[in-house]
Order: sequence, then structure tokens, then C-alpha cells
Amino acid sequence: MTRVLLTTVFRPFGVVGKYNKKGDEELLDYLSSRLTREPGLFALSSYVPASGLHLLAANLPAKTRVLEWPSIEEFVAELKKQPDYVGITFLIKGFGKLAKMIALTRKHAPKAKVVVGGFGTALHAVKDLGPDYISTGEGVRFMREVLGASPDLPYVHPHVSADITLKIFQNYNFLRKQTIGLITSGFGCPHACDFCSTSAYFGYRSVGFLKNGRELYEAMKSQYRASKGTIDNFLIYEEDLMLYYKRKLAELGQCIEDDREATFSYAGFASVKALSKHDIEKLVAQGFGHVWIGVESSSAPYKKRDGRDVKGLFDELHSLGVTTTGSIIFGLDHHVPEQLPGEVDFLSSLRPSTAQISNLMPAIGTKLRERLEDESRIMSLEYKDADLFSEIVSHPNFRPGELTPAIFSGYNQLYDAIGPSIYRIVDTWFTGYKNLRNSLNSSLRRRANLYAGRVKEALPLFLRTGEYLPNEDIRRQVTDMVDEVIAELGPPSSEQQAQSELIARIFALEDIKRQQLEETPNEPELSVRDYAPTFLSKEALIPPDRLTSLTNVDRRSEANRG
Ligand code: B12
Ligand code: SF4
Repeated sequence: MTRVLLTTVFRPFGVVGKYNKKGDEELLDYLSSRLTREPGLFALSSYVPASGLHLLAANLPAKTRVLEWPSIEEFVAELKKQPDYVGITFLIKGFGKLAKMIALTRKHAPKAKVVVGGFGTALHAVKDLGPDYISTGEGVRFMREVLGASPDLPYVHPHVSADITLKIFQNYNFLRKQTIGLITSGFGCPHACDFCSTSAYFGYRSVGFLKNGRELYEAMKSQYRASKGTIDNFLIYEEDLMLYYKRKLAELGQCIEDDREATFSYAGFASVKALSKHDIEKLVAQGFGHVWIGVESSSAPYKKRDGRDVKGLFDELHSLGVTTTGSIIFGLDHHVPEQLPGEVDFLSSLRPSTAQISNLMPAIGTKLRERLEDESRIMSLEYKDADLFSEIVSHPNFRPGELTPAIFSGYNQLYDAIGPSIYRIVDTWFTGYKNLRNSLNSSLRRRANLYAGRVKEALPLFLRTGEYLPNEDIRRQVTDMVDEVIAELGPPSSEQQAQSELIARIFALEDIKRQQLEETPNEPELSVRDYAPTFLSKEALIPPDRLTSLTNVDRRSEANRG
């Protein structure tokens, strides 16, 4: 039986040197490093698994082991078991680690074939490292062909999930975390914004994975059942989900609405342009719960911003209980230093539930990168700098080193203006509850009940933590919300009172720790998951003459064109 080892690049991330720069370990925490990057104690935390590897593993005719964040020693220990294939996923930032891992594979598992994939393969230099195969697009089809199986077999969607908690609660395992399921719907985006790495990587078009709404729903339902009903909230990977209403969302929404056993919610990424074409109330009735909108700037020169007024759109979403992520970019061509606080004011005015501020990142392979190279404006050629907080571009209106501090003070400005994300999230659900509880539409009333349940569950967090809020104004807003919640939904139970007491003590302890102890980098631990082979029947194999198409790296995109 063929054995495949799939892995991410290695840890540690928090050791500055050849492979990492300062703060790299933080970037693995999607929420605390970016979307809820807040100076206070309320920041959320979530370590998100490498869905790509699980997707591959669940769909191969081979015994497959997935390693996430191994140390070099842990990776070598696996290599010594002599897998037949070693698949490594990497981003541009991880190129140095990839080189080391290929060398280690050649040394410790000399017979293994090395397959590399993920967004880092946009780099031409990958070929120089001598992998046997390079996947430059959708990987399941590619990997199946490598293994001699037909790429066109149906897809199996694995159960992949991520936990969410407050960052300061990470080490208190007795506190319940929220878990969301991660569903992959498709890849790529036709909007073709010049800076967008995912759009360029998939050739400015949509590459489908799950075919329709029924398949999305089945993937959710299967995960819901396997988790014994604890996972009913999902993040869907698809670049602009709202472009696929007819093909996917309408059917998904109907399945969700008709489901009497569970009340599913889903989150996704969407453009203003695509979202503007939809009846948001209808989407909400059918499970739409959170959206990430790339706002980019108060005067964004991007077509994806055509359509509705952004502020009106965010307001409507919030009024229906839909939480949001709003993201903006610093260092766009039209920016001057004095303008940046105004950009943050604009973002604050949208009151997104979570937010991202980042540098303009010209990933290799994008049109933006080509233009900036032509204009000799690429300041750093270091792969390690390929992230959202490094300054890669020289800007005529900014001194080098000026933009990143402006980003971090922008996050602080946001926190002072609109408070912690978790407050805005709960407040949005409460608003949705108030607006929908008396709706004539029973599906909207069902959403109102869902919001009410979430708000009640979150209440203990706010009962005794007022002193840790950023200022008087936010303290008053939170107190008003708590009073209104209690008036509408009833007082906290004695268990919730006890919980709030415990939370207050944890806040006090963590507050002192912050003041007195140096923060130690938080590294993810190794995670190992094994997958049994799928699709072993004879019909699943492709004729040997077609196999030759993938025998060397020059034909690297063969499978992705299928
Ligand atoms: C979730 C996510 C994360 C998570 C999990 C990352 C992980 N290890 O998977 C976390 C929060 C940890 C993260 C961190 C970072 N991320 Co991130 N992340 C994403 C996001 C939103 C989704 C990725 C995903 O899971 N998609 C779903 C899976 C199924 O798709 P996939 O990974 O693309 O895999 C498919 C193919 O690419 C291919 N494939 C992938 N790996 C392999 C391996 C083999 C062997 C084969 C054959 C095929 C193959 O096959 C898969 C199935 O078709 C993407 C944006 C996006 N929409 O894709 C950004 C993205 C990948 N992240 C990005 C960046 C820059 C980062 C950070 C540097 C932080 C930052 N933004 O500054 C850090 C770096 C972390 C690190 N050191 O590795 C960039 C990468 C740009 C680039 N060209 O390198 C992206 C594209 C965002 C963007 N638009 O800029 N990220
Ligand atoms: S809309 Fe978003 S995903 Fe699509 S090309 Fe633009 S930035 Fe990329």
C-alpha cells in the first residue's frame, strides 16, 4: 500500500534567525495577530489548521498521514519510516523552510518522491530545490494523478475545525471553546484585484471544489453529526461566496432552512459588488452569519467595491445580526501619512465586528508585483518578509519603517474608538435578536432565537470585567448592553454568576502577568492525523500512458488544467 506523508513547514516560528523573523509565531493565530489584534485582554485566538493537507489526505488512494507544525526532529522521525511520497505545503514566507525539508527528505527517505504545493509554488525558484512534482493550483486532482488515480473521482470532504477562545483563556482548558467547521467550496476569484495572490494563483478564475449547495450542506451535516451536534457554525473557503448564489448558496440556504434538527450558520468572504446584488434578509433566514469584506480604503480604486454604499451595507448586515470583518490596506499609491488616521476613522465608522489593517503585500505572481518591480519599488526580496506586516514596497510618500508602526497604532486607535471585537460581536447578535424576534418570517425568528442563545452564553464575560475596557465611553456602552440583555433575556443564572467571578479572577491574574512577566512566544503543538485510503477500485486508476504526463517538474501544471 502506498504511503504518503503530508506536512506543513516546521516549527519553531518564534525563534528569530535564518527561518523566522520577529513575531512569526503570532501570525499562526488568525484572530489575535490580525482580526482581533487588540491591546487589551479581550483579544480572541484561533489556530487554524492547514485545510489543504486534510483535503488532499481525505481524497487519495493511499495511506496518508498529515503533520501540522512538526519540529525538525518530529519530521525526521516520520521520514525514517520511509513514506513513498512526501508532500509539503508552503507559502512564499516559508520558502527557506521548504528548502531545508526537501534536503532532509533526500537524506532520510531517499526513495521518497517529493511533491510541493500551496501558494509558495508561485515562486520559480522552487524548481531549483529539485522536488519531483510541483502543484501550482488545485492539489487534490494533482496528487491523485501523481498516485496514478483518476483526478475526476468524486471529492470527500474531511472534517476540519478550529477552536476559538479568548487569547488569555488559551491555557485554561476547563473554559469551553467555540468550535467552527472549515468547509472548502472552491478557489480563485475572477475580480482580479491587482494585489490579490489567490486570484492570480488560480489564473483569475474560479476553480470549483464542491459542486453545489447540497454538497456544501452534506459536508456541514456530516461534521455536525460527527461532533455530536457541537459544530453547527462553519467558515466556507471561497473567495467571493456571493458570486455563487445560483450555483451554491440558494440550494445550501434552502437545505439549512429546511433542517429541523440543527440551525446551521455559515461565514464567508464576499465583495461589496457581489453582496450588493442580494437580499440580505433572505440570506440571513438561510444561515448567513458572518462576512469578511475587503474594504481596502475609504476611496478604494477597486471594481469589487462597486455597488452599494459600504456604510449602508455594513449597517444593514449588523442590523440583521450578521457579524463582519472589515479590512483595509495601508501604503496604497494614493496614501500620504496624514491620511492614515482618517482611514482608521473610516473603518471605525463601519463598526466591523473584527478588523484587519495590513501593508500592501505584492505577492510574487501578481500584477501588482510586476508593476512595482518595473517601478523599482520592491524594497525587500527576502522570502521571510512575505507577510502582511512587513514593508516590502517603497512608497514615495513614506519613509522606510513608517508604515508598519502606523498599522499597529491604527489597531490601537480602532480599539479606543469601538472597543473589543468580542463586545461588537455580541452586540451585533443582540441587535439582530431585537430586530428579528417579532419577524413574520419564522426562519428569521429562528435566527433571533439562535442569537439570543449566543448572547446569553456570552453574558458572564462582561459582568465583572468593565475595568479592563479601553475607556469610559466603551465601558458605558458595554454596561448599557449588559443591562438591556438582562432586561430582555433575563438575569444570569447562579452558574453564570460563578462563571463571571472566575473570569474576573483570570482577567486579574493575566493582567498582572502582562505587567510583570515577559511574554513567551506561543507555538502551536504538533498535530498528527491519519487517513485511510479512498477510491481503491480498478476504475479509479488512470491508464499508464497518461501517467507519463506527470513524471517531471516541467509538466508541473498538467493536473491543474483538468
Ligand atoms: C486559513 C489561512 C491561514 C491559516 C492557516 C494556514 C495554513 N497553514 O493552511 C493561518 C492563520 C495559520 C495563516 C497564516 C498565514 N497566512 Co494565510 N491564509 C489562509 C487562507 C485564508 C485560507 C487557506 C486555506 O486553508 N484554504 C483552503 C485550502 C483547502 O486551500 P489551499 O491551502 O490553497 O490548498 C489547496 C491548494 O493550494 C493545493 N495545495 C496546498 N498545499 C499543497 C501541498 C501539496 C503537496 C499539494 C500537491 C497541493 C497543495 O491543494 C489544496 C487543495 O486544492 C488563505 C487565503 C485563501 N483564501 O486561500 C491565506 C493565505 C494562504 N495566507 C497568506 C499569508 C501571507 C499568511 C501569513 C504570512 C500571515 C499573513 N497574512 O501575513 C501567515 C503565515 C503562516 C505560516 N508561517 O505558514 C497568503 C499567502 C500568500 C503567498 N502567496 O504566500 C494567503 C493566500 C492570503 C493572501 N491572500 O494574501 N493563513
Ligand atoms: S475580490 Fe478579493 S479575492 Fe477577489 S481578486 Fe479581489 S481581493 Fe482577491
